[in-house]
This record gives sequence, structure tokens and C-alpha cells, in this order.
Amino acid sequence: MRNLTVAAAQLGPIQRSDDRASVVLRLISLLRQAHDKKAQLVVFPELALTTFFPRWFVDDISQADHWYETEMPSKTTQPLFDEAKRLGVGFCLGYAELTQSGERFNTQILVERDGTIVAKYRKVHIPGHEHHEPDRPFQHAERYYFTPSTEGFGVWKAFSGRIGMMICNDRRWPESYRVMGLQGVELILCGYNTPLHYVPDPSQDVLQSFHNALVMQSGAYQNGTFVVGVAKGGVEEGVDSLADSSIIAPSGEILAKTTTNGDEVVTAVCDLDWCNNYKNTLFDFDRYRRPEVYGRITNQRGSILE
Ligand code: CDT
Repeated sequence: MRNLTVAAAQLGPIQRSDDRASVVLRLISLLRQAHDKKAQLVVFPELALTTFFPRWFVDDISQADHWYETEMPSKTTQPLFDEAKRLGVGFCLGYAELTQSGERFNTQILVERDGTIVAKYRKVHIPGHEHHEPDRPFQHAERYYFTPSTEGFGVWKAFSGRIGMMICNDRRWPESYRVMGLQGVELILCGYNTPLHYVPDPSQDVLQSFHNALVMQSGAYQNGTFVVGVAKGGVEEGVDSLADSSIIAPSGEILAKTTTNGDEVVTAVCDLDWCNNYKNTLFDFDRYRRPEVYGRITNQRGSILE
């Protein structure tokens, strides 16, 4: 048995007027609640330090610089690192990153129990639109604010297991899980901000909760891995977003799930050896996969109709 107690630390809304320091206090409170529940690793949502700012468009992107982090930890986020180290708890945190060379990424880091950053992941699948769409009730201009990462999906040895990360829209793509599955991933950490209203096709609105569970439970089962999905939920600046944070086993079963759309912690004991029940049987990749007939997966992007 390789038991790791993992916490999904869901956030309720962060309004535009909420400053970083107040958000960091909320994160520290969640960290302490998770520690009280014996958590060793605490997972926070995507863009956990600010409101989901891609819902607004600015003509000059430098006007949005204040939403991004230029260093990690920073003076404002250092107290979170300090408290995590003091408690001996690791964490995973999503934030907007502005690099020294001016690149903008939607980023998630993994921090070990000694306070060191052991891994950084930058979002691969960037959803939404590039340009201002004034007829929408709210923007989802992630493709304006973030460059898609070309680094792909890594898996890191940490917390006595193999840990991978993905961010929000990545969870809807089977390739995200599979690329990590092929590196033996045992625990995938995923923060998300998912508006309940999907502007391009509102018929999907009532299915948001179903689709969220569908993709993460399938990804877990088909790759024999735990998946932790953590929301920033509730009504943020008038936009209602999905909560439903959950911890999913390699069997595809949900082990823990939040019941509110506010700040909330749920935990589960994850025996990472459970992954082998799937990795060594039905999903023994080396025995059963047929990569020689999967060429289209990497050779083409869109469908080709003949
Ligand atoms: N943050 C993020 O990636 N959200 C998307 C919303 C749908 S695309 C407008 C998601 O896949 O949940």
C-alpha cells in the first residue's frame, strides 16, 4: 500500500475587487482545514489567485498585466508557502504567469512538503476565443490572454508516486490523460473554472456537471490513475461556474466530492498501488495497445472527410 491523503480545496468565487492578500488568506485557511483532515497534498483550482479575468477583454493586453504573476513565490504568496512548509503539507496551485520574455501562460505548480516547487505545468488546450466578441454575455478570451504550451504533459516522481498535471479544458481531451498514462502516471491534478453557461451551444448548460464527471472518470479508468478535479465555483462577477470538485479512483469511481459551490475541502486516502490493478490487467498498455494504427492521433489535427 502507498497511501497518500489528498485534498481537493475548492474555492468559491473571487471577485474583481478581492486583492491577492485576501485570497492567500483563504488558501491558507483551506490548507489548514485540509491538514486537520490529515491531507498530505492539497489541490487548489485553476487561476486560484484572481478572478477569472479572461471574461473581460482589454484592447491593450498590458492593461491586464496585474492579473499575472511575474515570480513564484512572490511577496504576497510567500505566506502560503511558509504555512505549507510549517504544516508539512504539499500543494498544487494554478495562476496566470507572465515570463521575463513577455510570454503569458495558464500555469499550475506542484510544491513539495518542504516548500520547494518540484514541477510546473503550462496549459496545453486553450479554449474560447482570440478576439473581442461583444455580443456575448461574457467573454471567454483565454486564447487572447494565454499562449498554449508546447512543453506538453510531464509526469514527476513526487509524493512517493508519479504525479501529472493538467488544467481545466485539458480534462476534456483523452490525449491529455493518455500522454501521462504512457509515462505511468498515478495521480493527475486538475484545477478548473467552468462557466455553467456555454455561449456557443447553450443546450450543453444542463450537462456541465455530467460532462465534467464523464471525462475525468473515463480518463482515470482508461489510464489506471487517480484524478483530482478542483473547481473555482459559484457566482463570480455575475457568472455562475460549476463546483463538483472530486477525487476519482483508478476504477473510475468517485471517492469524494464537494457539496457546496463555496470554499470547501474534501479528502480521500489514495492508495497509489490501486493503479496497478488496472495498469497490469485490462489496460496493460504494452500488451494491448496498437500504436501502429493510431497514427492519425499525432499526424493530423482536425477530422479529414473523404
Ligand atoms: N477554464 C477553462 O478551460 N474552461 C473551459 C470552459 C469551456 S470553453 C469556453 C472548460 O473546458 O471547462
